[in-house]
Amino acid sequence: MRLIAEVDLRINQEVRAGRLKAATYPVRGLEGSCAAVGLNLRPVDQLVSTYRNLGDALAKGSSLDALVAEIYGRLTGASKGKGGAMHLQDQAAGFVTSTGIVGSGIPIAVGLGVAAQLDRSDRVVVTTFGDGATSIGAFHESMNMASLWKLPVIFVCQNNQWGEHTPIAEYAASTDLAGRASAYAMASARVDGFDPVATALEVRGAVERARRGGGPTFIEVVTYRLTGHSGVSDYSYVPKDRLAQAMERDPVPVFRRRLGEDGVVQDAELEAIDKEIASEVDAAFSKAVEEPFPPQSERFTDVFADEKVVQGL
Ligand SMILES: Cc1ncc(C[n+]2csc(CCOP(=O)(O)OP(=O)(O)O)c2C)c(N)n1
Ligand SMILES: [Mg+2]
Repeated sequence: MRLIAEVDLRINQEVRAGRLKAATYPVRGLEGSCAAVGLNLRPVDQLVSTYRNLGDALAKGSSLDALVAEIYGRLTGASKGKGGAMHLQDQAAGFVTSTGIVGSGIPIAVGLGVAAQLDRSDRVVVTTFGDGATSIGAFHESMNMASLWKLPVIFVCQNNQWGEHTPIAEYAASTDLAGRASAYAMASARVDGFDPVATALEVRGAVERARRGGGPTFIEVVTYRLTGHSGVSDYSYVPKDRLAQAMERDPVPVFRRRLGEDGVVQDAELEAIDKEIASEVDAAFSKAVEEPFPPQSERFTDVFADEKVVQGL
């Protein structure tokens, strides 16, 4: 959680200072729920995310250096600087892809679930997406197919109660998102996404079910967007009292207090973690900005069509 919070903060500082020119989507408020998912997955398990992907990527164990370099568009980035912040991936970590089109990662995850089943593997696939994505057609098609074929897919809906500038009640006929699973006879749960322990336990149950062939689960992780939609957007339209109420539950400081109160860790240990993470993150950012951008010759590598075909069009 600390690592996610630190990298997210640094990215936003860089964007606002004009040193990083990238479309970025803050994950403030999701630190605990992302960590809760990552904690329950092995590297061989797969995760498909959205543009709001930083927490998912780090929690799944992606390389910090390769992610930061990718966000800066550098050759040493996870996709040689050609994917950028919206399309982070790290195949070695099982962080398969992130997509910019709302809802489009969901059928990809279902395809990976079919592959896991055909391989007779015990891999599980998680797909994360926003509340807004539950109004996309592909979401419903995917839920139906996954449930019918008992695929090892876990649908994690990060319900931050906003779809860009629109509050959920203004775009969804029913705001009971977990309830949508019953239309597809799929197991479901609604969990407090500001509580990392509750979320981790719910995810653990879903992973165990998927591994033993019990089929998919839909988990609605209820949070609140603590920032604007993107790294640079304004959020003055968010009701002040509602935001203040959510900020009191900001998962990083709240969980930190809880760990202390429950006697799980001493302050000194937490401070050591903070220090270690701050220096790792400093190193990744300083290194990334020294790296070169991809050369022109990279334009036609890692794509389906070769240069001659594209020029002939
Ligand atoms: C199919 C599609 N429609 C519209 C957009 C523009 N858009 C980008 S993010 C976003 C909001 C989606 O909200 P939600 O799914 O709740 O995710 P959040 O950004 O809140 O995490 C929209 C409408 C898009 N990228 N793709
Ligand atoms: Mg949303």
